[in-house]
Amino acid sequence: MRPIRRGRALPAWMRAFVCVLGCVMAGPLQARELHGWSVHADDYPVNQGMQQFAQAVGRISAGEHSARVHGNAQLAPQGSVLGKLAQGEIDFAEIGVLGYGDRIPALRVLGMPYLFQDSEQMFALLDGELGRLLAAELRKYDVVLLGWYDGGTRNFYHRSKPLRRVSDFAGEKLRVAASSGHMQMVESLGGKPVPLPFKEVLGALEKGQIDGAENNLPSYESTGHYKLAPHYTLTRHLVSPEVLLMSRRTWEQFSPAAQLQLLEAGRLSAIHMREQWNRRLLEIQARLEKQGVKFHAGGDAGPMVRRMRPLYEPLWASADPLSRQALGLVLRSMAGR
Ligand code: GTR
Repeated sequence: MRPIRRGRALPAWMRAFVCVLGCVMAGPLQARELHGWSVHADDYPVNQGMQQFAQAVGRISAGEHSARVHGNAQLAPQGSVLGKLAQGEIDFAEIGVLGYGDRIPALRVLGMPYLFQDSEQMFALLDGELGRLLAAELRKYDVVLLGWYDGGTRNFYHRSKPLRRVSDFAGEKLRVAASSGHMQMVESLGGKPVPLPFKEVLGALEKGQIDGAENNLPSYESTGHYKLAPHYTLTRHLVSPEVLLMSRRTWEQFSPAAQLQLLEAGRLSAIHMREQWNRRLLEIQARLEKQGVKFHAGGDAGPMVRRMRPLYEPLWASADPLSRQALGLVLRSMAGR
């Protein structure tokens, strides 16, 4: 047997080969900048949560990687984000779940109108079993859920009048997120739904293509919609969550120990986001009133809820086991309220 020769360097070509082979087999993330998508501006609570997460990426990788949040949907159009995450073209993103029920049936339950009264009720479920169930489901779509962010309470707003009763909606052109459920919601109220990406709502208001829309107060303010549609009625028809997601492709390039740290960083970023959100809500109504916004109390919700039957019924009848399980958890929590 030939003795092993110690101390003799491998030829350069072989060193390069071993290095490349090692990298391919272990699949580590090459030192680089991770890119995060958000539809909002940099000072919005969502981006503040994401920025905290981005800093944590640097710490977790001991400075090997960095992460950057790109606001205002700069990286890709809103409707393409889930696909781009799945393909690894975007590393992480924060999205509202409302537009995704058509693609991920188990998320449909979270887009149901009049389900939760406030974010506290919603998070009581999402920070527990329901949240875990949906996180497991999302992995099948090649994304990893890192945190439940707050999408707050959504209300309708209009250029010239309050929308309190069902009859107020007749024939009104109202923007909704591009999802069949939300189009049906406006149709059921007698209005004309206009599905549009978030970033196109302002232009549509300016051109008179829509009479109004619906959203939470921080979005209503940050987009400037209040200047063109200053009647904000507290319909409280939706309380919805948002999610911080990482591409599974990016995720799998981190070690199991780093993945645990990323999950914790995502959870903490969601807490930070919710704090920033609640802080913003404290003063927003007074600020908008000074800008001329008229706030109107919502009317009796009963007739509105009854109009939502076409949305609820397919969910009750859903054959998808996960949707049924998710619905069961929500109904059980409602019974306990
Ligand atoms: C915002 C939400 C976005 C998106 C948007 C919309 O409040 O933060 O994720 O859902 O509404 O209506 O498209």
